[in-house]
Amino acid sequence: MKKIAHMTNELKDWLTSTLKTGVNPEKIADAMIKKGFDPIFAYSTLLKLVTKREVHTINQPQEPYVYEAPKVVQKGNVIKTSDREIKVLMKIEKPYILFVENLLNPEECDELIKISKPRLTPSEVYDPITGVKKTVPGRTSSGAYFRLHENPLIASIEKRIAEFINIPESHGEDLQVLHYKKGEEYKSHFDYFPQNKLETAKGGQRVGTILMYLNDVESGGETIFPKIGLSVTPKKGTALYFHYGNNKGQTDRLSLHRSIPVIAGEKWAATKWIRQGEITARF
Ligand code: PD2
Ligand code: ZN
Repeated sequence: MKKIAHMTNELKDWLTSTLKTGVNPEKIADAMIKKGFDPIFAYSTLLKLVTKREVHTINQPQEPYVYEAPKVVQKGNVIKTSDREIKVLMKIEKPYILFVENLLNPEECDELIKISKPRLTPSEVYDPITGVKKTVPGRTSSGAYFRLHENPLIASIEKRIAEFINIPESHGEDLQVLHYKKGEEYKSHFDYFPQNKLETAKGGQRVGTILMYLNDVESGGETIFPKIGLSVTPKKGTALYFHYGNNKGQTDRLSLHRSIPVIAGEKWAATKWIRQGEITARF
């Protein structure tokens, strides 16, 4: 069978962001070869990316991302849930981003931090090539997971998020609290998965992320969207919702983002990743 010896823009983006999170280039090359890439092409492409030399891509074989209004759009500028009003502070259309206040109240932020402290472990990422979770130098925070409805606080936040974004709780992954100490960061990445790593029982592709800020950070710790030049300063109780997956199964490359290093103080945040479909097998 003829080996693959061309690079799409999508694959180039993936390789660049994966390399930045610290995955060993040799492992990436091995995985590319297993997937049918020509070995010399795989190694030389990775070498060029590592040494920042030009990598030629073929014309995009995939269609450009088609923007579809996420369901939250139907809700206006003050989003009413059964227990509060969430105010929209900022909207961006491409990629779709909402910045809101009052998703969490100060007591909920403090309680989330308190219950996370005893169970923090080093944050991991899914290796986009192997699909296995692992720690990488590009993500230096620690985190704590909470099972769906694990306690009344988590359950009420999950209910509120579902009402906010108008997507059922069953599409939400387990909530994760993140802690960044001085110097800690999460380098540029996409929250969605490569197309060949999707599992229906786990809800298929990730289509959106709710990122909740649990404290004010003295300096640094902003969430950056480098492709659109956006920098969001963490503020206790506010949240970002970004939506990057449509009903055609496409994903939006403009949603590339990172958390820059904390310069002074510490950063606490919580994420809820949303899948296209219902999660029927939780892990
Ligand atoms: O903590 C953040 O600001 C951040 C930035 C980018 C978190 C994530 N991504 C994530 O958890 O996916
Ligand atoms: Zn992310």
